[in-house]
Amino acid sequence: MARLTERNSWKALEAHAARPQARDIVGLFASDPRRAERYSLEAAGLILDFSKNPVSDQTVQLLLALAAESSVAEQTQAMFDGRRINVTENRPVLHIALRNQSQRPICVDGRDVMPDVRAVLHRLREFSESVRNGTLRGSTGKPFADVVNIGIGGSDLGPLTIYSALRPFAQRGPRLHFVSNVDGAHLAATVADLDPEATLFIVSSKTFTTQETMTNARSAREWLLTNLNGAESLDSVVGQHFAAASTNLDETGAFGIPPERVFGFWDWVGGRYSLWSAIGLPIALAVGFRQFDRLLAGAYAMDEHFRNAPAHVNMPLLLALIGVWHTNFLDSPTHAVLPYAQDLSWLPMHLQQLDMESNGKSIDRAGDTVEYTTGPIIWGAPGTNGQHAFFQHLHQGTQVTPCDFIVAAKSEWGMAEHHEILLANCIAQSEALLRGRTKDEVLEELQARGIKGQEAQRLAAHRSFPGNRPSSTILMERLDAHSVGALIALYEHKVFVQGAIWNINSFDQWGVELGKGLAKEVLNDLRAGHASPDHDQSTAALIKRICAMRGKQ
Ligand code: G6Q
Repeated sequence: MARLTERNSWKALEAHAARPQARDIVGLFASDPRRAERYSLEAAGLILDFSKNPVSDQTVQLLLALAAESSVAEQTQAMFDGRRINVTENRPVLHIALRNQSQRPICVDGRDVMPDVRAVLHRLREFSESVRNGTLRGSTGKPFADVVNIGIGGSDLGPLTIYSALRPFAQRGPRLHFVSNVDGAHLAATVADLDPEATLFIVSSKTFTTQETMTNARSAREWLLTNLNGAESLDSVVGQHFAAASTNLDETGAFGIPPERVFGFWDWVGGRYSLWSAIGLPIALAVGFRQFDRLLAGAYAMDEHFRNAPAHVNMPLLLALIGVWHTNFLDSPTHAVLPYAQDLSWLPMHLQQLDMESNGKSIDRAGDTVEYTTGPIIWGAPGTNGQHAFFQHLHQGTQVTPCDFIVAAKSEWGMAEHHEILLANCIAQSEALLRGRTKDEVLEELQARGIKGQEAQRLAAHRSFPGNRPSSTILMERLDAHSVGALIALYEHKVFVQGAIWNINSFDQWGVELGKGLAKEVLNDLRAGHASPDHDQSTAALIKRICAMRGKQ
């Protein structure tokens, strides 16, 4: 296969992007009264309107040709077939098996993984139901009122994002808390108001060796031992107030968690793709297993769409290709995720990890340095708050930032008046980004307000908007478990397609290793009260200052 930048479609896209009208979205609307309809798709209960992007029929054709030349369909098939596409760790990538609702077997090395997946789901159902209905209680007989998930990265952000999204469905369940940061403030502030007798900790860690998580887990165990009335032994406390989601049964056992409280998963589930596995236990505990099942069903519906829909109407594929168009040909360095839903406030962070940890790579699958831009910086915050903060940059900054607006037509909280205002703002912002406001329009308005001449000219430049700023809108009827499942799966497959085109391994994360290793060395230095000679000057000086401040020198 020719190198990416040597492919015909890539070269054609470069020429296409060099046209003077390449960014003229307003012009595209003017020439096509059916554009909004023709550039919208529906799948798994989600509607994607991508008409406010600078793409014409020709752009889409060229992008689809790029996908074909990059063997995206074959790579997709390889993932669904359980082939070892995570080439640096020699693992299959099968988060899609976790939500496979069909009888289709999914095999790794000839062995169907589905019976194991279903067995863990069955245990998750039983455990979550017995905690929720009070059959399973703490060591003193109190039902669990609070559940604390201890995990970080993929073992935190996924469940946290989903739990926040489904808060309206969390009635009658225990309250759920998340502790991720090794900063003691996180655990201390979380447990401060909790009743140890009614608290269940879930240690969520694929490896069960992560420094932050294990430090928090040990301190939580200590807190229970100190504060639990009648805490007899470590074993009884851990056995009754802890559960774990992990692939490392040796370590969960060594921590003291009995096997019946450990929910396993497999090395073919990447951390940032693990919320569908046992890592989703806190979600099931908070909103009930039925909702968790709906979440899986929503993701499965998107998986099936992604696997089967023809390329020109394939939602994850088109979302990914439009992203490639912005990143590689229109030079947008970042991408904003703007959920107009308070309940989706963690979504930008989750997608930031999903996308940036997957595609923040500069070495291709053959081990060569790539000669093109890969994953953009993903950022964002819920609307309407962002409007009062960084939207200035989106509308008038020198960089063009493609935006994803995400919104549900109905609210789960009632409060219809609030929701109408929210919707109006969401729609108006994408309209404003597209339409802009010319200097003449501003001058006219200023004149009507009695501001004329030089003063009007001076102000008009500041008050006009360039417009033609791209966005996609993802609309759903309700923000429920099914649509949230479909939404996250949509982005997972978008990231997959982009990684496939960029020829990078989206499923490893070696970039986080170096800092982890150095942290261990620095920790030794801080404990010993001096800086070892291997550090650079700045690092050594910082260690010395800290030691001095802590009275260790
Ligand atoms: C995600 C990453 C990373 C991981 C955390 C936690 O894809 O691999 O964020 O989830 O480092 O790891 P453990 O679950 O092993 O504690």
